[in-house]
Amino acid sequence: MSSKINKFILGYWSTKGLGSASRQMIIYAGIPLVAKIYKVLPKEENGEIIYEGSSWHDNDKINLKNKNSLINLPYLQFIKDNKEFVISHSNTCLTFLGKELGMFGENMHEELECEQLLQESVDLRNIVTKFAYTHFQSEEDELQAAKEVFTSAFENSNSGKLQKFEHWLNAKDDNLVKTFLVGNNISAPDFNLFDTLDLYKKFLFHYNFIKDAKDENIFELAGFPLVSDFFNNFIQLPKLQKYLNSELYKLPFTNKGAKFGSGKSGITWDPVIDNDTTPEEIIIE
Ligand SMILES: N[C@@H](CCC(=O)N[C@@H](CS)C(=O)NCC(=O)O)C(=O)O
Repeated sequence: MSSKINKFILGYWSTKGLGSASRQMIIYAGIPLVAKIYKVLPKEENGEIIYEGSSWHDNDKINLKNKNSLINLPYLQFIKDNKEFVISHSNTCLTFLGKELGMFGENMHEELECEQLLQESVDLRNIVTKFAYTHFQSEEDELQAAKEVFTSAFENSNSGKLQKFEHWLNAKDDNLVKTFLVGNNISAPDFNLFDTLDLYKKFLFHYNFIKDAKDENIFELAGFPLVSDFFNNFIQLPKLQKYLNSELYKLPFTNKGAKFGSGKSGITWDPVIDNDTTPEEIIIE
């Protein structure tokens, strides 16, 4: 399906976070992307470093709020049929992009599959994100919480989250390629699942939950061979390489206030060593 939109502006922090899957979809579709980047900055308050987001809140947000009072990060701005649209909420952006770019199933049945899988991938992401932004009293508490994340996501019973995707892929019609979650074509939930799995990969390696794993077999060793195939196929898709080779893929998963996944040199952002050099706009034609 060819879109009548010739450029997308996608605003988000200088992280992957909730903006990443949308960025990927636009690049994958070959439509020019202006990725507007906002940075949180360190500020000392009562002897502690906190991170403030005035680069967004006191700037573009004020103007965009006049156009859409629900505005938050991420937001998507574009012109279609001579009319300007500013939409917000990560799931709305993903669903809209999916429908606009022909990546949201081919009929009502597949569309409903896309909706459910998108929500499921959000649930999976939320488990690790909540952990990432929690500051623990001790290393022991952190490890205990990490183990709980591992159990919620990777438990190989009907309560584990990842087994849902494993079973979903397993239940697919034998005539359908299992590279994608829905039908034979790429769709919005594929991007969100890929991005979430990429974050889990970092989590598994950091806490050494899967011994002797390599990049390409970590999900298989965790007991999810079809999820592993999905991930390994997805990362090799030719049209994804432009994203993977861009500055956007190098951004940290979480924002600077997060304990896990925010760092440049380590796992946590270090205001002394790390320096956020991300430009205000990353343009991918
Ligand atoms: N449910 C919303 C959550 C949005 C949200 O919490 N955004 C965070 C970044 S992940 C933020 O700092 N937004 C800036 C704002 O609310 O203005 C979504 O999915 O878009």
